[in-house]
Order: sequence, then structure tokens, then C-alpha cells
Amino acid sequence: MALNEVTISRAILAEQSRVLLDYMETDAAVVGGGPSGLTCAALLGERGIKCALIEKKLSVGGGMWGGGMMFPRIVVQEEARRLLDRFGITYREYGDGYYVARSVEAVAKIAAAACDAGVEFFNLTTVEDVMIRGDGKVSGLVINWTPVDMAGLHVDPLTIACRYTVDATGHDATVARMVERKSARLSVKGESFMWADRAESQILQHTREVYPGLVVAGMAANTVAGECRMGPIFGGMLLSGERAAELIAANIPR
Ligand code: 48F
Repeated sequence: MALNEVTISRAILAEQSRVLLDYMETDAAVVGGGPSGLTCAALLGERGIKCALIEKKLSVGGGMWGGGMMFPRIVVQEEARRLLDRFGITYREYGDGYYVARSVEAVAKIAAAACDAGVEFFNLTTVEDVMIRGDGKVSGLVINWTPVDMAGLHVDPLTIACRYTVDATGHDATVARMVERKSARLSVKGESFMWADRAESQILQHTREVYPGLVVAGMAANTVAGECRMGPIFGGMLLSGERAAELIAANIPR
């Protein structure tokens, strides 16, 4: 069969335009495709909640690909082992309640679960601002192509509307900081020192709706709360993503 380049190009444009138009309005938008964002999106999707995952980089996975100092292994504690099982991630018991998994497998399987659950991925897309109207709720995101941002081009963005936004942007808590810059009602305290035990034990309490319509998950939750960082232990990231999904699902009954 002869391949037709124009048909191939049309297929890509037609399909992605259809998806983009559909996701101009969505129930949930998860910003950041690291471990917490991927987990949150997968579990929202599994609950039948329409969810877009927006990732500024080419690939999802965030800080999980690199394991610890580029050794592609992640450590997960007993409390989060059930999530490894849930996503079918294999692991070896190390001892003392710690389990070691392959970082590539972990990213691939949580991302696959999100795909299977119907989550739409918008990669190479940067969230550059949020929409807050008269009701004082984060009700949408201002997005642009990441290469536009990288090249410093003067190109106006587009917007999508969403009932809930999850800031899963990691250590920088980028979305929360956007809100903080324009509203006195949110204060981002900033990340504190490395203290794995403390950081992991507090993250679920910090995973919450910090501003109407804005839930923080993963390291962003700790950064907003002024909490410690934890290094390459990932149980808290998975559990925080799960908690964020539960919080949103409770407010978007199916
Ligand atoms: O940093 P990241 O992996 O966040 P996380 O889910 O996990 C943190 C751990 O990886 C690790 C740790 C705990 O073990 O300390 O660092 O909290 O993933 C954040 C993702 O958000 C994307 C970014 O490219 C990364 O993939 N991101 C950041 N800002 C934006 C964004 C933005 N403005 N728009 C879209 N994506």
C-alpha cells in the first residue's frame, strides 16, 4: 500500500484537534506528570472522572525516571506497597518495611494505567497561569506550547476550563505560586530541609484543597506547607496522588 503523507498529517491533526476541543472543558486538570500527578490522574480516570494531564516536558514521569542519583531504582515503604500492587509494578523486598522497584517500570505502568482509564495527556504543554473569576475559584488554566516558552516567543496562550486543578508540579509548586502572586489568600511557605521520615509522614495531611478549586499533591503539597523534602523514596508521592484523587472524586460524584 502506498503511504500518503497528507493523509498521515491529516489523521494527526484531525484526531488531536478533536481531543483538544473536547478537553476545552474538563472535570479535572492535573498539572505535572510526575509520580503524584500520574497516580492522581490514573485514579480519577478509574472513577470515570474526565481528566486531562498537562505536562510541560516531552515525557511524563517527572523525577521518578532518575531514581536516586540516576540509579534507576525507587524505594517505597510498606504503607504504599498496595499501590505498587494495584498498578502491577514488580518489586523486591529490601527489609525493614522497604521495597525497591525499577523506576522505568513504575513510570510506564502508572502511565499505562492512566491511559487505560481514559486520561488524556497533553505533553509539551506548559501551564503559565490560572483563571480565577468572581466566585474566587480556580476555574481554568492558561496554557501554551512549551517550545514557545523556551524560545521566549511572544505568542498568546489558550485556555481550558476545569472544575478542579491539581498542582502536581513537584518541588516548585508552580501553580500554587501563580495563585500566590495574584491573591493574598494563598501563601506558599517553601520547601524545607531533607528529612525523609518527617516529609513522608506529613504529606497526606498537606495534600488538600489549598485554594478553592486547587488541590496540591506530591512535593508541591510539602512545598506549600513549608514541609521537608524526602529524596528518592516514593511512597508518599503515590499516596498523595491517591488522596488528591479521593478529594476531587468526593466533590464530583458520578
Ligand atoms: O517533580 P515531579 O516528579 O513531582 P512529584 O510528583 O514527585 C516528586 C518526586 O519526583 C521527587 C521527590 C519525592 O520522591 O522528591 O522529586 O511531586 O514532577 C513534576 C512534573 O511537573 C511538570 C514537570 O515537568 C514534572 O514532570 N511541570 C512543572 N511545572 C509545570 C509542569 C507547568 N507549569 N506546566 C506543566 N507541567
